[in-house]
Amino acid sequence: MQVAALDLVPYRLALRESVVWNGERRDHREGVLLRLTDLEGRTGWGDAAPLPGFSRETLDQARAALEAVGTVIVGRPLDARDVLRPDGAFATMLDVAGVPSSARFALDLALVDLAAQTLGRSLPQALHPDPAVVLPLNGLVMGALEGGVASASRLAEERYQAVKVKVGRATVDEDIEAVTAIRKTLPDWVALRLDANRAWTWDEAVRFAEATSSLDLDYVEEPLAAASRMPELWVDTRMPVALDETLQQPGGGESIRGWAEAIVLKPTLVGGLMASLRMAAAARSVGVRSVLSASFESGVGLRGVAASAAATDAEPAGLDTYRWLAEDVLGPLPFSQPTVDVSALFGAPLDLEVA
Ligand code: OSB
Ligand code: MG
Repeated sequence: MQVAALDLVPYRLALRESVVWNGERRDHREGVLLRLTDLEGRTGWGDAAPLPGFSRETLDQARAALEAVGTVIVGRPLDARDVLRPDGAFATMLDVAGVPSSARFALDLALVDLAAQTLGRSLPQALHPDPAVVLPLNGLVMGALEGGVASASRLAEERYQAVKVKVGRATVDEDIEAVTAIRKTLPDWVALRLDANRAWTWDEAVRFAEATSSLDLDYVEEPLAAASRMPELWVDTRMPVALDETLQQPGGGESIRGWAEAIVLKPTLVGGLMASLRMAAAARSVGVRSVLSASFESGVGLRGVAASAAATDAEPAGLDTYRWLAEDVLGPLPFSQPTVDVSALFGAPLDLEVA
């Protein structure tokens, strides 16, 4: 395969409801679509959408990186099978180029898209010989307190098998009360995941862990402000802990054996699609679960996260951010429901018309 052209298509999408990312309230989501066109006229699509407050790079920096990397990719004959290998020569070359995370995700996704079409495979099949047929999703509840019980039980009625609730925005006692009430209203077949986004001190986290030890929590993402004490928290309390923000730090996904329950992989934030697949394989080898999750990308990026999830464990994936988009670059996608029919979603390559 050979890329003949690289184009960037900026987007700005209204959110249905504003969201606070690290203290700043936003009602829009911005990003840039990456389109790679090969010599045969096939198109591969990617999505670079740095998340303010979480990403290290700005959108301008992501765009500049994609423009710069074009000179490395356009006109170079590529081996489609090598492009699909997370440890392949081409992926390693891009690692060395140091492309910022969101731009790397766009690049990985667009290249995998082209390689898949070149080899006559669907996107998930390009990433795994035997991808999941049905991908479960986790429903997202933005706050334990503000209508948390009602939102969680609505998701259970829709038959979500996993619900993720944000905690850490109220006092620990309020969170304990709210989470206990939520667990009581959920049937036991619903896995309850929590995300504290590093809100708690050591004492707060211990108190939360002790008060909720009988609730059979699936896991709690990033409970501690002092994140390096997560293994110690597990040793002391046995509260199942998942890594998210920590995976953005150099070496953050290493040394997870024995104490981590899961890693939450956001390709936009952890260095792209190939890096996510590598971390998932490493986690699996030490018995740690991998959950693929979104960073409020457009449908193009979400589709890439879905393909990666179908190619990893059959863990419920974090694609419910789709519900927050009031508009998209694509027609409706099946992400506001408890499961995705993978072969239906990826039955045909993207056919995206842009002005
Ligand atoms: O903290 O997990 C987070 C989205 C953007 C930034 C941070 C987070 C999230 C999500 C994604 O929660 C949805 C999910 O994981 O279900
Ligand atoms: Mg998280």
